Amino acid sequence: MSIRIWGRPTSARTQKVLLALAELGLPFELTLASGTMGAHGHVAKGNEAFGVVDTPDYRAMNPNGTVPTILDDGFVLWESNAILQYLAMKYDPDRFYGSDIGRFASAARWIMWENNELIPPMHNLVKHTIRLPEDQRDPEIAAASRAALGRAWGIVDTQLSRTRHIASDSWSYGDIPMTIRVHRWALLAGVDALSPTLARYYAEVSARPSFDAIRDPAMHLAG
Ligand SMILES: N[C@@H](CCC(=O)N[C@@H](CS)C(=O)NCC(=O)O)C(=O)O
Repeated sequence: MSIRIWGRPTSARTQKVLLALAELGLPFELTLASGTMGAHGHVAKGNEAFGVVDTPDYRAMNPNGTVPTILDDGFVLWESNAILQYLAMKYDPDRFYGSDIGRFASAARWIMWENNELIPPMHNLVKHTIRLPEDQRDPEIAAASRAALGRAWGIVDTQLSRTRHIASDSWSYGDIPMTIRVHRWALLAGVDALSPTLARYYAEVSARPSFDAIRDPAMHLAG
């Protein structure tokens, strides 16, 4: 039986799961779910959300009412980074972390860092430049988010000057969130905004066949 996912293609956390499944070449069934976004955009602009996340059945699986959630062979899991680690350990430890505990931990560090340091400013930037109706956008939040991103990208740049991929020289599941972030940043700020090191990394990760799962700019810049 194929893996079931509840999520939306415009959600970067759902994209982590889509990219991991593309790396693994596993079949899956996606159910569109969201309380904030639908086929035509954000509810703040009067659009209808995909829904599902507020139903009792969904809340029984994921009490947060957020996406993504997966169901694999009777096992339910939410929290996108935990899903990445589950898929890594269950389906391909060699490919996802070289079956090496140090590389596993290094990748874990970077996916947690991405969640804490990269997602909040990038989310706020997208919200206050694209997603919210113009009269609800706050230029100060957008400017503070750009500044925070500048500092965070500096840290990524330093790491990628030391190792070819984010957690080690070899590709690991730690590169999944980073690939999505670099792609989104290149689409938002322009490829020219990437430092030479980030541009080198972007060229490399976007050449992986799995990248097709998250390549579409509409998945990243949807309003
Ligand atoms: N820490 C959770 C956060 C989940 C989360 O906030 N997901 C967002 C999408 S990226 C969401 O559900 N947004 C509201 C919605 O679409 O209904 C995770 O990483 O899975």
